[in-house]
Amino acid sequence: MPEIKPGPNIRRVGTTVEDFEQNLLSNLYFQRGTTIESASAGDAYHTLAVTLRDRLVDRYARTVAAHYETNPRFVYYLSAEYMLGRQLNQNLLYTGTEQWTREIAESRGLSMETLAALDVEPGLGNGGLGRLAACLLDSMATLDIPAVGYGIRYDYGIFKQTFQDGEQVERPDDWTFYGNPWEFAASDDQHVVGFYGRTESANGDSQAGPRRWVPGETVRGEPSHMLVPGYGTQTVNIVRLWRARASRQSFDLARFGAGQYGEAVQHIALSESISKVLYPDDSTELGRELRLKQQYFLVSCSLRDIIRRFRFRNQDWDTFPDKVVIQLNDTHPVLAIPELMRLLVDEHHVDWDRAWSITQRTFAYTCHTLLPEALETWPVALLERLLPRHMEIIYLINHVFLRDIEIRHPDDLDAIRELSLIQEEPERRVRMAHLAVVGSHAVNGVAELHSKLLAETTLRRFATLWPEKFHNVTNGVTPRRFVRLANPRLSSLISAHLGGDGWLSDLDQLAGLEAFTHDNALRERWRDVKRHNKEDLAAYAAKATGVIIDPHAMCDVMIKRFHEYKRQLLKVLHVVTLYNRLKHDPSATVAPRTVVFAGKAAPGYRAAKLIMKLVNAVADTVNSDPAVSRLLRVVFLPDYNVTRAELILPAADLSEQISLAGKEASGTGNMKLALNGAVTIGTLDGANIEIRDRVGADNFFLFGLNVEQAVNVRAGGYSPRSYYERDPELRATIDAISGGAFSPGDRGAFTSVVDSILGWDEYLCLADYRSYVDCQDAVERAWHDAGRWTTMSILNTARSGFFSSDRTVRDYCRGIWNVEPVRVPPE
Ligand code: 6GP
Repeated sequence: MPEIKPGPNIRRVGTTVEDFEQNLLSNLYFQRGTTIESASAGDAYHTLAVTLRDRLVDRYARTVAAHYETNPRFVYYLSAEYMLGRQLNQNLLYTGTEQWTREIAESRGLSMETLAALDVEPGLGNGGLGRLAACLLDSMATLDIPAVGYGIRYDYGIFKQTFQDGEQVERPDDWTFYGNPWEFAASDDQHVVGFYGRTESANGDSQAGPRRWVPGETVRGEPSHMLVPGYGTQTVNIVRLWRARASRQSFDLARFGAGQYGEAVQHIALSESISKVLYPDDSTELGRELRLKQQYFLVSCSLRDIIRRFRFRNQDWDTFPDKVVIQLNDTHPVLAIPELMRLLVDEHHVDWDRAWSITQRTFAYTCHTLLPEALETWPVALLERLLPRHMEIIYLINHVFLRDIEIRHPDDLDAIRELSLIQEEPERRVRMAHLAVVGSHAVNGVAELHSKLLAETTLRRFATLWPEKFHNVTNGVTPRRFVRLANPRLSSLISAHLGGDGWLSDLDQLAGLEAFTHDNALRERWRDVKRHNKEDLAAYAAKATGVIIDPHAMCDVMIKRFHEYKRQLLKVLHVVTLYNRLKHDPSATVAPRTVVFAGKAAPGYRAAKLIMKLVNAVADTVNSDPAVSRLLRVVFLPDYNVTRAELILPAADLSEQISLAGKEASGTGNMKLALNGAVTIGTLDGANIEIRDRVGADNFFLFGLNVEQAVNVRAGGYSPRSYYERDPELRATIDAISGGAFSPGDRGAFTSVVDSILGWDEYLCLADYRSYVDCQDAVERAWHDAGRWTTMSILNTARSGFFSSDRTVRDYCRGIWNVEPVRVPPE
């Protein structure tokens, strides 16, 4: 609200194509200082962007006015990551100016493709969690939910991935090098954020406050926001991203005068390093501290902003939770809990118990993982040094909480040890997930299985204590970006059969396609769409990698972060198996297939990077061997991001969702692929289960151990080597890798991969190998029956309406947020 005070609506944009063209020309003139005769493609792109932005500002101003009027409960989404994707095409669609723009551009000899290529994707996230945040923002705006997303405006987003000798090389992502036309920076609206220093009593000695924190260091947080329009509605929300700035005094003029240029700006560089780069490497002590600083920086700036917005229309702190719900996207922003306590107790003199009740009623926490190594903990010693007052508050929260546990379960030391916010061994560390659960009124997992496993394993003690706190909200994806924008051909086909594009904001309408499953006209066009999309992908792949792929071959895709639990290695074993079959048995019936990999690995994750290198090595061998490559090609598309996903999804026939059961929290790529008519081959993991339940077992290729079986296999003294010894095809596969078939001249290149799966095989690749390969054979048989495949593909799309993030947001609204939509009237 405070960003724009309600007032007379200044109408800047008109409603006709002539108005739009006029807006463009005037922005070109006033914003770029040029005319149509001399404009470059860059001028055209920037002008178009700000002209679309202007239209959204109009709606945004009306949204602010409607929110001011209603004083509703707001959702504040706190996330260290947002993978927003490109903005241009989205904003063309949402402002209804696609067609006009195309005509105007083409009349001036400019192609839309040229303009779109200049649009840079803000890669402010790593993977699933960051993209989910962006899908939820889109759906909240679409459903008219009053919401603000808070995040960090990293100068450098997720690294750009290139390959050198098959190995991942990371290059910096300077995404704003040519400016970012979509954002508004508010350099006069900064917050001051403290670090280090000491605490002292403000009155009395109680740590329950109020106490005074005297920071030893401060930086400024400068907000800039991007507009988040809803589809088919007037609502425009914002995502507010904070950037660290040094104070104006930080430049050391004296040193500069003495010729010490580096030292002169050192302080600036240090302060501003906080928002310099997405997730700095955390393998060094320094890196770790910087990451914690990022987290607190996000939290401190955002909470001050939330409180300011609250106070704009409200006074009574007890009504804070009626007006504010703060959703914590995993544990990265969990310091918001002690920070709100600090602000209430120390700065606003609310007493501890009242402050705690307000805090608990305000926060809700989403967990996105089951991997123990992904559950954040921070050394107590570091927190004491960096955020001394917060550490006092965490101790006190823990003290009160454990006292309560002791009353309920006297003498149960295990309970105390397992529930405590602080882990004692091998080093004292704060368990951020525990802090999140204790400080929130709701906790949720992101798919049914994940929520169940959270309650039964990771957070079992808490789920027993407070069963009512635990929820499931199955993830979803926005059909606007991942169907309509990514796959315009399929979208037109769907709209033509459903009598309009109402399905884009009511995805359950896709069910209407089922009636056409056996309609030959639709089936033929369905196949045409897929083939055209594969031609587009083939053209891109040829340009990006030199690999030629056949648009008639099955397009088998595995696109996601590289992680051992996701089992790209199992997919490689399958590819090598096909390779061996083609190589040694010329009569083998193998369906023509293109295997597409894409995904990044964390820069310090050596095992994942070696698997990536193996993929590239197998690809090189397969593609250059004429005996094999007529039927099998492997392509690794570098630098996977949202833009690349939008290209691959529409072309996919087969979706690889092959994580070890019990490891993938949900997955969202699985949903995007199913919606685009790909058939899944997958385990009973994450949201795969819900996809299979909906699309039907006949239209899903299931293989592998389930969670219980996987646990039992491991508990029963799992010996991967015995699988190797018993299965000749598996043996030949592994022997090919260890024998240097894919690393001529360097036989030992993949020894550590082979040693690790034969020795321990943490993610049970060998236990699932036979079931996977047999299932892939079933996939081939189904592929040979083109009619059957088309039916499966149509039914996957028709039955995946549930996986819209609109449904996800409705679930949050009903089960956790208790917020109501606010309609923004049209002008
Ligand atoms: C991911 C999960 O791995 C993925 O299964 C899920 O679909 C996605 O979150 C959205 O919920 N988790 C992360 O990206 C992460 O960083 C700590 O978790």
